[in-house]
Amino acid sequence: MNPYQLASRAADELRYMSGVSSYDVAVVLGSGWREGAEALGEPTSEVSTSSLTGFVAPTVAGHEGHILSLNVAGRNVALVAGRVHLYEGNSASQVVHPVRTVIAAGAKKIVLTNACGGIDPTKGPGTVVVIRDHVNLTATSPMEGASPPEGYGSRFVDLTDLYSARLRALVRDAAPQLSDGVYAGFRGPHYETPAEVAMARTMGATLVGMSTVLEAIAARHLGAEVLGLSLVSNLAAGVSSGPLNHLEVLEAGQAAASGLGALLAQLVPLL
Ligand code: 8IG
Repeated sequence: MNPYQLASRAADELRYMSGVSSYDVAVVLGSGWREGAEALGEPTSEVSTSSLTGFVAPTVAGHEGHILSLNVAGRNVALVAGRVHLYEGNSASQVVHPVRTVIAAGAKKIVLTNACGGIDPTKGPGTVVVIRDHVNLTATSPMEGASPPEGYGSRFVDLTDLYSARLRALVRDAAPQLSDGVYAGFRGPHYETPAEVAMARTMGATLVGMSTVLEAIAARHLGAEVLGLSLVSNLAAGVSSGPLNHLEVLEAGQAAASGLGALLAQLVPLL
């Protein structure tokens, strides 16, 4: 089966198991965002991704993958918890399969959230940044491989308006305190060297992370509008004085969680 058939089958399973005939919006929850997402309301169903075709299990201990369904202000919303990454040993196709699935299940608007490192010292831990554009440093693409089947767009996807200007304008009106930034997507899972952070800064990036870029490309290819929201969890290597500590990074996410939930609850009804 090609990746599109795989996503279409998973979408049928998701619709059947959730009882939601079609989604409007999907939110992929990055670390830190998952806890806050409770602010969106009580899910009407929870489907384990282990019961859906083509999904690989997250390798993060205690974090099974789930897709939660909710109705928020009349919109059918899918919350994807348990994102998978290249650094877990997954292919680009596996990384984007959840996004292809929720789009095949109807979602035309995709919110990609993440926790990341910040390059701008004035935007430290706890800052939320709207992704304006990205630099894909993963050296791969979800479009690699066989040409998409009949009925799908060309693999030579135009990424001029990858992070939807329309959705960014909506966010700017609703939450004018948020700044925007350029996300450099690395493979990880090691953090960058200070020289790599300097390279990313020279390339125009203001954020560094290990997710989001492949999902954004796959979503755009399928015609969805993409909104990217980053939580700065730490200043990138060499920007701050000390070394990076994974526990501190996680704690910064926890501390910001309630604010992230409130932000999602404010934005989702506008999409
Ligand atoms: I949280 O400093 C988090 N994720 N690449 N660099 C990269 N990913 C991250 C970082 C960081 N912090």
